[in-house]
Amino acid sequence: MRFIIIILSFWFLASASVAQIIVKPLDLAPLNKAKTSATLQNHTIELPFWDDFSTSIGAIDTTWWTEGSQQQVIVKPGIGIDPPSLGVATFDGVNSLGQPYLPGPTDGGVDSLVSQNIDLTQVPTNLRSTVYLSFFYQFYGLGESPEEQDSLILYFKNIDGLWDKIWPKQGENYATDPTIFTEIFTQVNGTQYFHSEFQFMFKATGRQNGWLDNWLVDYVYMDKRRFATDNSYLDRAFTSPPTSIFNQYTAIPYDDFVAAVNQNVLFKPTQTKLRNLESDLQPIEYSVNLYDTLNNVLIEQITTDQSLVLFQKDLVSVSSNSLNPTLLDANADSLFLMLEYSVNSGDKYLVDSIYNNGVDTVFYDSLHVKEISLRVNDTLRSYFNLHNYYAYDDGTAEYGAGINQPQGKLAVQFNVLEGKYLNRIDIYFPNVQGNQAGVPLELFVLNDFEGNENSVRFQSNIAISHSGINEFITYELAIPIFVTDTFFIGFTNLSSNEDWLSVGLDKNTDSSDKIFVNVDGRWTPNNTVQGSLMMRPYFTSTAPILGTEEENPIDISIFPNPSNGRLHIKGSYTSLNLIDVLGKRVPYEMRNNTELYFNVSSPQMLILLIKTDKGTISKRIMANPTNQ
Ligand SMILES: [Ca+2]
Ligand SMILES: [Ca+2]
Ligand SMILES: [Ca+2]
Repeated sequence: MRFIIIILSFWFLASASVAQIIVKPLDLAPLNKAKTSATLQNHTIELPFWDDFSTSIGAIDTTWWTEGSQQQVIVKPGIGIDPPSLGVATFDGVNSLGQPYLPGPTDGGVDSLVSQNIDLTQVPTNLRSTVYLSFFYQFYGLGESPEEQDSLILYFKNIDGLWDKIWPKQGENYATDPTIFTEIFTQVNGTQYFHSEFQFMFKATGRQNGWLDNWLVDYVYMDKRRFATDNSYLDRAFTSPPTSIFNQYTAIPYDDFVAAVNQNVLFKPTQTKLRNLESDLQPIEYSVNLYDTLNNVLIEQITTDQSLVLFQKDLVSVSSNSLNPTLLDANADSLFLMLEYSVNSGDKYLVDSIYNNGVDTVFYDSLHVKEISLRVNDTLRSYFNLHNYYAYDDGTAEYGAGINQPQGKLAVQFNVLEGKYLNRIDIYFPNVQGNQAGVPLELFVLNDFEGNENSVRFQSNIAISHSGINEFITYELAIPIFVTDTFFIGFTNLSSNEDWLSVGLDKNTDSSDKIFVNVDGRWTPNNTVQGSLMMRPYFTSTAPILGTEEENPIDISIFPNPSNGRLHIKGSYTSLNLIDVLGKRVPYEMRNNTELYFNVSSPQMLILLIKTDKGTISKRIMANPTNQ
């Protein structure tokens, strides 16, 4: 099998920085700062200011926003409900690395989004009454709701360097419908703002120890020659992540694709949404293409030049048929696919129409402001793969879900078409409510919920670690286990208090019927959480070097199992080795060559490696502490 770098299922809009988007949160680590300092330096820009966040999924774009903002606010793709365009700046109580601002549940200042210096002395005096800043905001969307005392405030920096509160004005309430993006217009009014280091800032207050109290901001535009109701933008934009090409999953193992009796059932039609931000109708055409990213070839033109008329301020669903599985390479061992929605919108650059007399051949460009093309949100790309893991989630968490009871358990069901070796479990543990790093849990793989000795295939005690927003942590199994048909991956909360143990919850997909909970000794189907838990099983095509007892003809029996510290070994062997699931040796003592004594401090899975003249076999032992 070829070695292939694993690409997570994720998606974003096309842009010049496409190749860097996948690992954005890690790029922000202080250690990497020196490398990127050239692009992170704060600088002065001129009007117009325009950011729709569609090309900066993950990290805020420092063309427009300060370096400090990039370390606080992140751009989330799927958290806004019908945003003006894809990607919204998301305010919460963690920084852009996912670390809570403070350890305890206090309320106060959290994320800030601060513009670069804007030189407003460049605005001619006769146009200074025409400078407006507009933006859209949404009250939490698919995230977590702010409470009455929480706020999102817009400030302007005056010539004395002081921040003046501009919005909300005294007595003005927030629009609190979480499904609506409300547009706000603010005039930059007064000589105190027309200085060379003008800045504006969005600042949130809320719970300071987690992913809570979300405010979403989008489509920030500031320019001269505007007016208080200047809300028609010559812009068409995709607004939401496309749905998966797969039925039920966002990634499936390649051998299950090959094994499917009817490959068509693995795939389904995809859809996304397209918005017309103009107060006029606009005919458009859209196309959907499927590419093989490894070999860089077009596999299928799924939809070509589909015509559509977008009415004024319209938001429409656009969709595409399922891909054709017979066009996929059946002799590959993996397929890395890119689905691309593109719209021929007629969009151009953000031009100053008065200066150019309606001629759009001259577009705004200067030393400090890059070209502002309203085409950047006209292409939507999503990545899917048929490789070595199953995923229900889309790779981005909108929120978290978990259990807050010591010894409470959570499991996610998977079904494989072909038997295969499970060798790794990836889980994303966000700091939804406080820092979760170090919280103990027991990771397990179950065959079923019967609770007998055949039910548990693997268990291991671990501590949570966290490396960044939407960064999965990988847990490798020391010895891969063979799974067939249905199995479950999950964990037991081993903390001793009532703290929540949270897993990333993707609300853009829904596999809630695959989630099971156990808080009182009985497993029950989840009926409270909607979405997909960010837990993924990985497989290897390579059998463990050791034989497994199911397949090996060597006649040795070990009992009792589970064991409380003593094992009888019946059959002839040349040597023994006892290890835990991480491969560490466990001390033991032999008596009469047939009785093995060991001592463990907590219940755990051990593996006994038995060397014989016919080969080596492994036996899994459920080991309990010795009764004193
Ligand atoms: Ca956007
Ligand atoms: Ca556009
Ligand atoms: Ca998501």
